[in-house]
Amino acid sequence: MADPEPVGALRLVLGDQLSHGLASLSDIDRARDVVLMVEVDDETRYVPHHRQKIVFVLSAMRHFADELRMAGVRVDYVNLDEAGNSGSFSGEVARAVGRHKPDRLILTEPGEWRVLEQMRSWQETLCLPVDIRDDDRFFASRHRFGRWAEGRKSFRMEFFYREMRREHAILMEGDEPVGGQWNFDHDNRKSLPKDVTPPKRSRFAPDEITRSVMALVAARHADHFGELDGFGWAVTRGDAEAAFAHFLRDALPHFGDYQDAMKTGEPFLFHAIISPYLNIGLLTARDVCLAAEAEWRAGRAPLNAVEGFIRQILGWREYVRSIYWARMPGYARTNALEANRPLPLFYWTGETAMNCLAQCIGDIHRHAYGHHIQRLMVTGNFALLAGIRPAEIEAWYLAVYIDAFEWVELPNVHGMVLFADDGLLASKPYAASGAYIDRMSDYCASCTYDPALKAGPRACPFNYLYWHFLIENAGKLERNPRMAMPYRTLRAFSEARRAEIMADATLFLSSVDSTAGRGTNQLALDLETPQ
Ligand code: DLZ
Ligand code: SF4
Repeated sequence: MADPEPVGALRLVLGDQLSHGLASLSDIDRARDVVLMVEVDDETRYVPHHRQKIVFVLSAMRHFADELRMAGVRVDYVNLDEAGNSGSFSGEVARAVGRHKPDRLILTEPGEWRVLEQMRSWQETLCLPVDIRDDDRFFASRHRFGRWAEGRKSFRMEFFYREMRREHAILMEGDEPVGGQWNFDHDNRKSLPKDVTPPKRSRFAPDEITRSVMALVAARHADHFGELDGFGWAVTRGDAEAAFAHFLRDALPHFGDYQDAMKTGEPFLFHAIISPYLNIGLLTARDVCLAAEAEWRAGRAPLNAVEGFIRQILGWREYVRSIYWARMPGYARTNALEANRPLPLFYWTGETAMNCLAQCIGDIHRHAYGHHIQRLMVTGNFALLAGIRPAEIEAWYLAVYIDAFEWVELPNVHGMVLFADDGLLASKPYAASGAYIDRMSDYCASCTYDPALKAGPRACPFNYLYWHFLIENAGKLERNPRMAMPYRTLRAFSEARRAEIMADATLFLSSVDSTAGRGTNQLALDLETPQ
C-alpha cells in the first residue's frame, strides 16, 4: 500500500470560529491538509460557564466537524474526555503537530486576548511557521478601526456606525441614509402594553450529538451555574438560519418598538436572540444585516426596527470589538470609579428580595440569556450603583450568558455598564433609579420594595443607591456635562436628606451577602444542591 501523502498545513478551528468561510479554511488543500478541533478543559473552566453555554459550543463544534467531513475535509477532532487530552489549546496543538508533522500551522485570530498570547508563542515553541490570519467575518478589520480612530479624542459609536453604513452601502440612498436620518432610537423606547403577546420562539430538540454532550457536561460540570434540561438552542447553521428566518417574520416588525421593555417570564420578547449564533460563527454579520434590510425594502418591517437591529450589529458589535483590540490588555485593568465591593452572592443564587434582579437572574439560570436592557439596567445598574469590583462582575457576565466572549463582554461591561474606562465608550454612566425599571417592566408590581418610596426600609434600593452613587463619585463625575442635571438636583438636597440617603444605602449594602472568600464554582454547586 502506498504511504499516505505527508500532511501539508494543520488548520486549527476554535469553538467560536464555526464558519465555512473562515479565513483559515479558505485555501484548504483537501488532499494534504488537516483541520484540528479540540475540546479542552481550560476553555470550559476559565470562568465557570453556564452549562448550556458549554453544551452549545461543544455540540456546535461536533456538528461543524461532521459538516467538514461531509465536504471531504480531513478533521482531527479531540473530545473533552479523550484519554491523553492535555486540557489546553497549546497542549493539544503540540500533540497534533507530533501526530501529523505538518509543514505549517494556519490559524484565524481568536476572539480573546489571552488566546492570542498563546498563539503568538507557538511559532517558537513548535518550531513551525505559524500563519495567524485576520478574522474577516467582521465588517471592520482591526486595521480599519485604527484608521478611523487615529487622531480622535473620543471614540463615539455613532460616527463609526455612519462610516460603516456608507462603506458597506447598507440602508443608504446614494450618500444619504434612507428615511433621511441615521438613527431612529427615539421611536424605540416603548414599554410593553398588556395586550401585546410576544411570538413563540424557535427551540430545537437536542439530537443525539447534543444529548451526549449534555451527559458529558452534566457529569463533568456539576459545579457550574445554570439549568441544563431546557436546552433548545440551534447547534447547526441550518437551524440557526431557521431561527433567524422566524425572527424576521414574527418579531422584527415589533423589535424596535419594544426593544427596551422587560416582562416577567419573557426574556426573549421581540429580540432576535441570534447573538449566540453570530458569536460562534453559525450566522454571519453581513448576511443578517442584508436580510434585515431586505425586509424593510420589501415593506414587511418598519425602518425604526430594521435600523435599530442593523445598528446593533454593523455599529455597536463592530465598534466594541474594535475598542477591545485597540485597548487590550490595559483596558481590562482600569477602574476609573475605584469600585471595590465584592460580588454579591445573589448574582449566583438569585436569592434577593429585589424582584427585578431575582427575575433577571432566574431567566439567565433557565436560558443562559437576558436581553440588553436586563443586562444594562438591572444586573448592570446594580453593579454600577453598588460599586462592584469590575473584574468580579465581568467574570460573572462572561460566565452566565451563552453569547459572551471577552471581545464583546468586556467593553460592554467594563465601559458601558461600569464606566470603569472613564468614559471611553459611554459619555456618562448608565445609572438609574427604580423609576426607570418600573416604567419599562412589570417587575415592581410583585416586589417587596416600592419604587415610589425614596427612603426607609420599603423604599426601592435603586432609589437611594442612585443618589449614594452620585455623592460617592462626585469628585469624578460632577464636571461631566451630561451629569449636570442630576448633580444640580443633588445640590438642592438638604443635609438631612443627604444623611438619610447615606444611612439607607449603608444599611442596605451591609446587609448584602457577598461572595468574598468563596470560589464561584463552589457557589454554583451550593446553588444546584437540593437543600
Ligand atoms: C467557550 C468555549 C468552550 C466552553 N469550550 C471550547 C473548547 O473546548 N474548544 C474550543 O476550541 N473552544 C471552546 N470555547 C470557545 C473558546 O473559549 C474561544 O474560542 C476563545 O475564547 C477565543 O474567543
Ligand atoms: Fe426592582 Fe425596585 Fe422595582 Fe423592586 S421596586 S422590582 S427592586 S426596581
